Amino acid sequence: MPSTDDTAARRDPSRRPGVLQVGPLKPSLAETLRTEYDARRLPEDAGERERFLGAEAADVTVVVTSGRTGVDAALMAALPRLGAVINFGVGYDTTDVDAAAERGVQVSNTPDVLTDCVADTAVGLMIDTLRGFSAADRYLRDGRWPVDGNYPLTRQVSNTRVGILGMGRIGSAIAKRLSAFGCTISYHNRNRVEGSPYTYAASPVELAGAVDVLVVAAAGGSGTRQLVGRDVLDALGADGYLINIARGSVVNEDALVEALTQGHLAGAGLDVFTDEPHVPEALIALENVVLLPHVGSGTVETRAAMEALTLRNLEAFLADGTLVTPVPMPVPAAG
Ligand code: 8YV
Repeated sequence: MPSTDDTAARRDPSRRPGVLQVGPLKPSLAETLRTEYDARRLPEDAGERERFLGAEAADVTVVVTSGRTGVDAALMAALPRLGAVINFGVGYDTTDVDAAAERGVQVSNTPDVLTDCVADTAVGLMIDTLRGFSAADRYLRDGRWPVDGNYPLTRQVSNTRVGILGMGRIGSAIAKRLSAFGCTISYHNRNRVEGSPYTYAASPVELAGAVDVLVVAAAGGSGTRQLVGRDVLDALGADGYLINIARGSVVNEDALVEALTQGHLAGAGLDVFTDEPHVPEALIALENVVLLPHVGSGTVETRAAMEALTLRNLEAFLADGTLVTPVPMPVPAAG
C-alpha cells in the first residue's frame, strides 16, 4: 500500500499516474484504484467512450482490467502512451497479446494465488457431476424422496481414469488432488511435461479415448479454440464425462449440447461458457449437467490475494516500469 505522502503526490495533477480501469472490477479494487491512484474508468457507452478517449487517452500509461473484459487491439491503438495492461485473473485471453507485443506494452496476470481454489472447484464439479449431488438435492427439496423412493444410483469418483487437458499449474493441482482419490491420471499438453508421473497422450482425441472423465484446464485463446470438438466428445463416449473449469472457448459448446441431448455423453460439469453470462437453455434443461456461474476462484481469500497481486503489479509498474508477474509475450513478427 502506498504511504499517505505517496497518495498525496498522486493527487497532485502534475503527477497523475494515468491509470485507466477497463470493465468492471472487484468493488474494493475499483475503489482503491479511484482513491489511491486517481484512476478513471473507461465508459461502457460507445459515444461516451469516444468522447472520453478524445479527452483523456494521451494521459493513460496503464490499464487495469480483468479476464472478463481485457484490452483489444483497437483500444490499445487508441492509447498512445500505454505501457502495461494489468489483468485481475490468471486468464488473459481477452487481451490481445500480439498487439501488445507489437506496441511494446507489457501484460501481467495473477498466477498461483488462485490455483488451489480453481483446482478445488474442478474436483467439486467432478464429484457433483458423477454423483449427482445437486440433482439429488433438487430431488429431495421437490418432495420426491417419500413419493418416488430412493434416488437412482450414480457413478463412482474414486479410482476412475481421468484425463487432464492442459497440465499447467491448475492442471497439476487437479491431478494431485485426484491422485489422492486413487484416480489414474493421464494428460495432454502442448508440450510433454518433463518428469511428470502421469501418462502423456499425443492428442486430445487420444486422451479422451483412454479415460472416463476429461477435465479441461487449458488456457483460453486462439491456440486452444474448440480444442474439444465433436471428435474429442465422440472419443470420450456415452459413458464419459466432461468437466470444464478453464474457458468456454476451449469447448465446442454446440457439439457438447448435441452430445449430451443425444445421449452420446454421460454428463458434464461446467464453470465456464462460450458467451458468459449467457448459458444455452438446452444445457439448463438437462439433469445430467452441473452448471456454475464462473465461480472457480471466487472465495474471499483467493479474490483478496488476486487483488493484492494486481496492486503489486500496478505499484511496480508505476515505480520503475516493471511487472511482478508478467505473462510470456510472443515475439513480434519482423516487419
Ligand atoms: C476470474 C478467471 O473469475 O483468473 C481467471 O482467469 O477466470 C477467474 O479467476 C476472472 O478472471 C475475474 O474476472
